[in-house]
Amino acid sequence: MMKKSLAIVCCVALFSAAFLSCRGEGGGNVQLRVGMTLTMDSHYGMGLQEFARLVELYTDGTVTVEIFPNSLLGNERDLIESVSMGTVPMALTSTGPIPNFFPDFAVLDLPYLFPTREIAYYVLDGEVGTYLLNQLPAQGIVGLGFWENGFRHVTNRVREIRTPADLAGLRIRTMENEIHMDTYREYGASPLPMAMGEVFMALQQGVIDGQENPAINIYTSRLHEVQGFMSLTGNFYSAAVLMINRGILERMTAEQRDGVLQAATEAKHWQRNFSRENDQDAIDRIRAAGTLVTEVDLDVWIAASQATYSNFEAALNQALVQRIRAATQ
Ligand code: EAX
Repeated sequence: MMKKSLAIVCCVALFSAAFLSCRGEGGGNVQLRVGMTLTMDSHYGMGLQEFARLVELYTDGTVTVEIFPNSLLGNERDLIESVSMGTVPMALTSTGPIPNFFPDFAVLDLPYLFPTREIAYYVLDGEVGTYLLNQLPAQGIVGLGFWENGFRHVTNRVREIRTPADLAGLRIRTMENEIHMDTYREYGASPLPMAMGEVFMALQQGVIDGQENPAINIYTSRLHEVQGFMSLTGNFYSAAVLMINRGILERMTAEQRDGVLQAATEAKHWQRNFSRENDQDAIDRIRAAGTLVTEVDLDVWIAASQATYSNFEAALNQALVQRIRAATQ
């Protein structure tokens, strides 16, 4: 009995493998759903719309992309797992939660690691970024490149923050990232990890006092409406990874695959430009809407962030830290 059902399962598996590869070889249409946590008018949303346009163009309409914003397909941790399993074909997530699955990625979220976004692009598009993306296929994910989330700034509803000491006792939402949490703990705050989709309500209800995110996310997710204070701390340069399920990519025809890869590379540059060009505008809009925006003395913040480097010395891939450091000097 066991043998018989095993044989049936095998036949079904063989049949679907053959069917899928035939479909790929034959150039059948492919629909790619892509999940993210931000809004359609965010830098992720705008970049993904450009990606969708290019994919359709380069594959003669045989591959289409459908964007699901606002955590509709899950939060970032869920999305990474779903792309790995293939239940969600694609996602665009920050690198924040990735170390929970691929520990080497942790280096990217060290505080004040990248002095400029140009240096970040150089490192992420170079051998460090390639080394990291090459880890994903073992878990069924292909990374189509590093997009931009941006420099993260802290907001809160209680008081103006000029130095890390001003954060004492404040409950600050961070991403589910040990390094971010440690950095805020070292500043004297109480970090609380939480998925992006829950942040607005948690701020509104006072479950947390503050959060930190790039200005475009704060503005497009309307977090400033419930936050009286924003400080331009820029603690972390947050990168994002556009990911696709490996099996889905492999089952496409070579032409479709090339079209998707080409579209991803071009849309990456488009998205980074959009993010860079609209960052200041988002800060201006937040200020105009009534939130007090404070410039801070970055040297004080950089000094207060050094403890996190020591705390994670043993846990981090130091060879990668050194390679990034060499590129930034
Ligand atoms: O990836 O969770 C966050 O704060 C991220 O910046 C956001 O989801 C975009």
